[in-house]
Amino acid sequence: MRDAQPQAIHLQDYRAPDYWLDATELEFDLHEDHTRVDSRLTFRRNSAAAADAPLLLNGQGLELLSIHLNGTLLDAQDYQLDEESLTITTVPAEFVLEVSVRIDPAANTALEGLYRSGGMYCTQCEAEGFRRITYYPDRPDVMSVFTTHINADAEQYPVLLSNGNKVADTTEGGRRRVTWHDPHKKPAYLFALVAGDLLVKEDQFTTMSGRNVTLQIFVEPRNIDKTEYALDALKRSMRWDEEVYGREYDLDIFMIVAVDDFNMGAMENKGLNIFNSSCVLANPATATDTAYQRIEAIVAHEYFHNWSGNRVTCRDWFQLSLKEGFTVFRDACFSADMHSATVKRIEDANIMRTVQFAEDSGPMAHPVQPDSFIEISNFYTVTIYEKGAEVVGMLHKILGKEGFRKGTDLYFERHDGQAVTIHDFVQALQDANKVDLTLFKRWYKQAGTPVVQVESHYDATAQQLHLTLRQHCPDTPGQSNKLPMWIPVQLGLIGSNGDDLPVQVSPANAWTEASQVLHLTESEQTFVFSGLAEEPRLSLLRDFSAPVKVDFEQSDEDLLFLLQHDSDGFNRWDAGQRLMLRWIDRARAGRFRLAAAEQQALSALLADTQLDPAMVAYLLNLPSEAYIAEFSAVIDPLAIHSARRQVQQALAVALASDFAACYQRLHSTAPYQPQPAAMAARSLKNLALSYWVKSSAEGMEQARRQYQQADNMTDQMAALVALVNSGERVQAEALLADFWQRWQHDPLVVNQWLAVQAGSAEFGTVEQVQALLQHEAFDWRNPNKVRSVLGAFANQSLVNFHRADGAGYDLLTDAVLKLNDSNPQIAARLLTPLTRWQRLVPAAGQVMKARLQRIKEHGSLSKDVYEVVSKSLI
Ligand code: 0A1
Ligand code: ZN
Repeated sequence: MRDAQPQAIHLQDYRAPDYWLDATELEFDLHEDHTRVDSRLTFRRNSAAAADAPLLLNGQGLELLSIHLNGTLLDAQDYQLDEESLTITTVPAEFVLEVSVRIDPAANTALEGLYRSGGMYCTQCEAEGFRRITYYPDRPDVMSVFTTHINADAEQYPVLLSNGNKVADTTEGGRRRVTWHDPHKKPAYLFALVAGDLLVKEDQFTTMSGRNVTLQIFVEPRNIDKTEYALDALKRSMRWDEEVYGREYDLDIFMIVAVDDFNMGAMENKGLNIFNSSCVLANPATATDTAYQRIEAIVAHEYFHNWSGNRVTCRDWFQLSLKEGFTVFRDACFSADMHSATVKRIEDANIMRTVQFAEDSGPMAHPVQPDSFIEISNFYTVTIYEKGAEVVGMLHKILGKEGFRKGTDLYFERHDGQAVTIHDFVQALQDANKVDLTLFKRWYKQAGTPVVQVESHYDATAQQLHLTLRQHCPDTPGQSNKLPMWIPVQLGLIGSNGDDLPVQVSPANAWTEASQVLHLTESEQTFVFSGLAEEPRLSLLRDFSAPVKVDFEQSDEDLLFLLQHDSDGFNRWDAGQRLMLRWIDRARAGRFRLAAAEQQALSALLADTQLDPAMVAYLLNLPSEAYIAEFSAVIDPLAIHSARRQVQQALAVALASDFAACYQRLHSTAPYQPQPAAMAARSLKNLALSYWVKSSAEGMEQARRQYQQADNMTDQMAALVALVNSGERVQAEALLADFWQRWQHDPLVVNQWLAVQAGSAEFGTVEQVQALLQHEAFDWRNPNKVRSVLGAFANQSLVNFHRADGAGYDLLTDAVLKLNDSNPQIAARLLTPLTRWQRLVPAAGQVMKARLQRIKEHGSLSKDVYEVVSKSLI
């Protein structure tokens, strides 16, 4: 909290540190009412620094006890202390600094630095949490070797963990002292410490060079039956990184700890990953298939960071996407290999189109490499992560699989042990492949979603198709008149029999045969395709080959044809979604009718047993309200909701027997397995059920039966959601009450129960959400609970959140102000839906804006909330 206005930090002001740090030795003394931290830091002046350069250390919320420089106690005139830093005016070229501080982890509700979660201690140091532990050069380009001693009550905290290898363990007078040594140099953001009464599940992994690694997952005792899947996912990730990237693990032990109170999903601390328990714990009875897949992806993500993030780290936080974009790309490829590549692509495009495109068109829009920020925690965004991954994916398409691997090999070899920039990454890919990627780098610097306009003309006499592509990128805060980007447009030409036609294009150098990619690099280009005896249908931006919007008029017939025949699964889905958006538009105008050909096509898809059921489930799924909103010039949540409902109901009725048959074909009584084929079958079965309940009492009855009989949470939850959204209020209420009775003892399941209600149009009204906030299951200190109720409400229950009298906005505003004091990171994230006020119909937009104003005028805003709210009001 602050009085002066927070200042922005700029990439262009980056300067190397004046002092390097060779060794960090930490002694933690954990007590119930405080923790003492003694540090011993071995510094060396940077040869580029001035001889009289002072030493600047970051520190926040610390009680300073003493400072010794080369063994001599410093007194107050030797240093300057303020709210955020400690500056030591005169230091020699080489010296040892010893600092003692006292902190209060039990009072730390921001969950940054060292804090208590339940009965345990844990840390979160990325991005700038270490400065809440001790005074330190808390920047990622300062890397050192860490030795950590932890002292605690031996009985209460039998498990004491930190990074690296355990090198000593003694107990004296009821206090235990454990020492960990991490031989790999690392920045402070990768430091971790855990103390608790935990159980461990253990396994072994033999690396490609034959070394044995011990794998351990630590959990609170009640969760020990939920560790198997994460352990299995970890082993598969380790093997995959060896096979696909040639990367081997580099310590003798790899640990994961599950904690209940955590701001994000998980954290890649060296050798000691800390996970939000919702992203690691699963068993069939309590976790859905979606949760299993999320766990698999996040375990892989954190593991992959060991190379893309830890061995090679970021020079400064403007380079955040260097590790995050690349690692998300890596985990996406892993998930694609484990399940279906097409389905994974559909899921990722869905996130880009609903969440990232919305960010790109809002007040917080920023490039993948931002050039300024006030609070770095606000920049853990879909742009840095998901768009960053898309940018890496485009490089993969441009260079091809082998070229990309040559590039990453060079990157890891060249920069191992260093803190580097996004430029260094691209340079390594460029050097390994001898291509010029200068133009491509604009993707990192320019914010906004490019729009590609398409015009095609077929010349029957010449048997040629002329394709003109134009690109432009809308202005974003602080950026206008953007330059053309290098956009890889993967495409296919489809003949009337549904087969792909060979592509002969001029200019020939604009086409890469291996990846079927056309390179659009200028603001307008015309390409000529020859040898076409018939007019082909165009399948553009296959595999979502670039994070752009495509503006191309295609007839309903063409879209239906693509939905049925495109050899690219992603574009089958995309064509279906475009068609469905048109239906929803027509429903808004009161003139929607499902054509016979459309009904037949959907019916055939549901019956096609050759197709991957997970993909069919996506093909039949209507775009979400958020997706529809993103494709609307002006967002009217009520109109979107009712039009979508109409179309949904029409499909449910028109295809009633198809959904029933599909359900019956796929419903299985075999015991639950978290395996890809079984998950795919369940996803289609439950999609069919969600429609079936809307058309018949039989469907409702089947949903009730499935809820009662399910041996797994996927089926139980799907049945509950189907009933909650069926409009049969009394039955839904009865099941919600039953669910609470069954599961009140399990917080992760209760979170799902909260989210189902808060995110639904029926049960997520302002009054009901207020009641959930009062429920014994709710806890303001737990970010998962806050997300389950307030996040679900504001992001999914759009009709209620956007209630005309502004009561939904008031609810969120009050919550943001409350959390501003206790957990600023969560407060700022929760605020996002209000920041989109300019896209809403004006009546709603103005009310939202007034709420933002109210927040801005609040006395003491955290940097986090201040940045989001002030940028949203410009
Ligand atoms: N690096 C982690 C994400 C993360 C970022 C910040 C956190 O606390 C503020 C926690 C986790 C990842 O990408 O998984
Ligand atoms: Zn990450």
